[in-house]
Amino acid sequence: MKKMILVGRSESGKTTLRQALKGDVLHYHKTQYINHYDVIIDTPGEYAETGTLGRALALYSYEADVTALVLNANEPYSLYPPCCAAINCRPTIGIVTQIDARDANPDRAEEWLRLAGCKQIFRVSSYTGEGIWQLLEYLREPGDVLPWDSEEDANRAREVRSTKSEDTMSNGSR
Ligand SMILES: Nc1nc2c(ncn2[C@@H]2O[C@H](COP(=O)(O)OP(=O)(O)OP(=O)(O)O)[C@@H](O)[C@H]2O)c(=O)[nH]1
Ligand SMILES: [Mg+2]
Repeated sequence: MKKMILVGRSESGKTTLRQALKGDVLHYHKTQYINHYDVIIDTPGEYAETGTLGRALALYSYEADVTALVLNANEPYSLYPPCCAAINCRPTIGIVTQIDARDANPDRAEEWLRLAGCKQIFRVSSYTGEGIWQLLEYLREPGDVLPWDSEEDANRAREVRSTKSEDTMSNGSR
């Protein structure tokens, strides 16, 4: 598989997407530091939101084959300046997440990702599984065995064990 680094603001759905791509049950886990999960590098949203920490993303992108700019479909703004993909030394794709959300506007999110310089855009829902197969197909390299054999299996709804709002209620910290 191509190794992909996920970049995007906190709560854009990077960790949940990582779980969905690997066929795991979905559970909320706040990313605290940059993690390597085989072929996925998951990053904390704060790194994309903070100028000085953003440098770490540039550094870690050298360890990946492809950079994914993640934007949730119901986002009212975009973090990504126009043409920012041009300064990345890896191919940059866009991923519109949470397309199942009630107020989703995937067309608007896609437009912002195109303005950022992403040539190829994927629309996914980690909850319903929509679009997961298409992303896996893009990442797949000759000889790779995917967690699923067919588009139908890959794009099936996932079991959601916990979400951020439940986590917040249980520990009362945020
Ligand atoms: N409806 C819906 N909610 C989602 C989806 N993906 C993620 N979420 C929810 O969005 C919240 C944040 O998801 P995370 O995957 O933790 O977001 P993140 O980008 O990893 O956030 P940080 O670790 O803070 O950078 C969680 O409550 C998820 O359950 C999706 O496809 N659909
Ligand atoms: Mg995370």
